[in-house]
Amino acid sequence: MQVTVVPHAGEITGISGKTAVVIDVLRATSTMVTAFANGATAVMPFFTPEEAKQYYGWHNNKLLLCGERKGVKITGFHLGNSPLEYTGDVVAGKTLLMTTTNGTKAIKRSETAGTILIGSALNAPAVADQLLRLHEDVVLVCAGTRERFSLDDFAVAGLILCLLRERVKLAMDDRARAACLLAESREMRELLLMSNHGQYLVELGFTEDIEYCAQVGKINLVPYFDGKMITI
Ligand code: 3SL
Ligand code: MG
Repeated sequence: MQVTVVPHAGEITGISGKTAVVIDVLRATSTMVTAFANGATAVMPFFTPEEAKQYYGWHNNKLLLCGERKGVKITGFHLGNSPLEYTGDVVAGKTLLMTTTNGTKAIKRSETAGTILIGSALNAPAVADQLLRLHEDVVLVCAGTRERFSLDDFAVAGLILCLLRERVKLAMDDRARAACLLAESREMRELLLMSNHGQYLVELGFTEDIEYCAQVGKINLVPYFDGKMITI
């Protein structure tokens, strides 16, 4: 199995027809995985708040407007981007219209891939299982932060690669190898807390979110994106 790592959403090329895993561990994909674990029906990613609001205006039954800019809930939206907000009583049976700075952009920009899975530390073992079942070449798409490399997403790419490498022979380039080395070097919690975006979230008061997002394997499901909707 050949594996490659895309470092950020500005460098998504050459993924047509491949199996992609999009990772925005802080915090969009962790939030999506949590929402599904708590009974959300679907997530629709949007590039901008305006697009999400327009869709909401047309179909607002059982929909929630969700997302952030600069880490903070968008004015007029129901939910921000903290996974801890996405409890069963809030999201069960709901479709979430979501726009975030990097995560939803990376998902939408991956739409030419053949299969698009949503990955995080929370569901990393389930993602690895799914990739082994599919047994195709894999591109791990790190959302990154504002089109720049982000240690947090790269660490989760490495975690998934390490989990795969225990069970199948991988053909890795040096970037994939570096991601594995990073994931093996420290606990996920420590890696997320030391990343630039982790430190920014701590400044905003979201330390608890980071602790939550660092829990490897807490959730056993793998959402996938069909080009319009994310479902499980
Ligand atoms: O960039 C994103 O998509 C967000 O996950 C960033 S934040 O953690 O909500 O600031
Ligand atoms: Mg991020």
